[in-house]
Amino acid sequence: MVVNSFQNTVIQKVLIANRGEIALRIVRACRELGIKTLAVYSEADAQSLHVQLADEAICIGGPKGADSYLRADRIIAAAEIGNVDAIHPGYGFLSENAKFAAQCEACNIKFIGPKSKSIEMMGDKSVAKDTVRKAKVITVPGSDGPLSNENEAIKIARRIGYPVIIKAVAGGGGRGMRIAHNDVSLAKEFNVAKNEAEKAFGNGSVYLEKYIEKPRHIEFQILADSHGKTIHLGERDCSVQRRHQKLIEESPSPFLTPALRKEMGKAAIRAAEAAQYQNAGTIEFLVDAKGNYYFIEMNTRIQVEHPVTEECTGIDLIKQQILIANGEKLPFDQSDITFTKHAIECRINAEDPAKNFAPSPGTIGLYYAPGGHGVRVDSHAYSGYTIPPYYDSMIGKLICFGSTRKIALERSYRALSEYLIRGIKTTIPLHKAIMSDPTFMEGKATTAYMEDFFARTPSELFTQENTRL
Ligand code: MV4
Repeated sequence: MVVNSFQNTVIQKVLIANRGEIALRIVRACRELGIKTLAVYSEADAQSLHVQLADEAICIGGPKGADSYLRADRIIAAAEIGNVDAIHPGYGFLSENAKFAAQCEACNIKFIGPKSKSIEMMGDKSVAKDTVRKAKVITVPGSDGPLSNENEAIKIARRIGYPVIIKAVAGGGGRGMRIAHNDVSLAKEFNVAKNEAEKAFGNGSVYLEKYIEKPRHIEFQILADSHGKTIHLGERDCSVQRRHQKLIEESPSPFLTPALRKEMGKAAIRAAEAAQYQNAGTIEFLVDAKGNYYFIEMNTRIQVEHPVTEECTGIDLIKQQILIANGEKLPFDQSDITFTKHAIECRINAEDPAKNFAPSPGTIGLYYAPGGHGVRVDSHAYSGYTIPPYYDSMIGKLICFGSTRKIALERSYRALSEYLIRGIKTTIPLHKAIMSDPTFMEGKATTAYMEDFFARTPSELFTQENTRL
């Protein structure tokens, strides 16, 4: 029997163009909506849970992403063979590939995400800034568009003041950024950044911004339907990162006041509207110690950390993505959105904290996930599962929530203490150390937090595995 409230559907079958926990998350949302699922998988993922739990599965190629999950041609072929109505791209892989979204549109397959035009616009980080600035959203002072040469960079840097940061227009997520403190280093870093950007993205265009020191990274979740309604679902504080990889995300941010949340939420909606945005998206801001906030970029996909917003607001974001792609109106207004819970997510990576977070793939012996009141685990791991070495090292997310931040923190520590993953190294002991660290507990973490944490914390304190059971 199919139990669902999704009757008048255009979308009856979805291809999931991803792997791991997000593929499983999408299978689960589809099942509750009464939608059939088609998994695609690489040769390394035949034993993966998303393959086993989907209604159908097609192998699309070799283990490497470039031979499977990044092969738009094979995924569209699988979609045709499987006769699906829509493709959910998840995050990473093809999720922010404007060409792939356009190909889906051209093949009459709904891309569960924004229009290709919006992806393209926001994919150029300099165009993105210009676009939102026209909608009166505050951006970081810097160059108007890409830099022509180092002399132009120096002229702008002298005007706005050092330090400055050079970013690739095709970058994002922290890749290819260079910081300069004076004219001499800026001239050098300008050329280094250009070369790096050319190599990494095939696009050497770079732009310049004032460097904001020790900011908080705070992002707003947006939902926009195809009938012109755009709302926000509050923010996620993602300040706890290591080498541009987020480790912990929470909502609400312990730093924002209700007034600042309201103002930034309105700015986030203006930014999304300026991109004619549809579906789920994220507006990223940097916030300095004084509470000045600046738009930096937009992510045109569902994000890893979406569950903290789901647990804080009670709204299923993956279902809303599918309903929006199906042409439906958002079933709520901004005034219906309330933030009744505090939620904290810890990313569980197969990495060895004692070896500078080197990947730790291999076979999981015993796997026991925590549960109980206010605990959610999004993971594709199980006892006997082998983590392949070809993909990113995230094997799960622990999301703990409750009526206050203090409860969410205590619950996170409790759940981490129960979590058993034998046979590989994980970030669980690191998360236990952070959940009991006074600076984090007081809500004072900025993007400088992790570096400071490692400088003052003996490694025994974040490498000790759970020994109970
Ligand atoms: C910045 C910044 C300071 N000033 N931009 C990193 C992720 C990407 N989305 C944007 N990022 C940053 N952009 C300006 N104008 C600081 C970061 C940043 C960061 C920079 C260096 C080392 C660690 C960092 C962690 C989070 C954010």
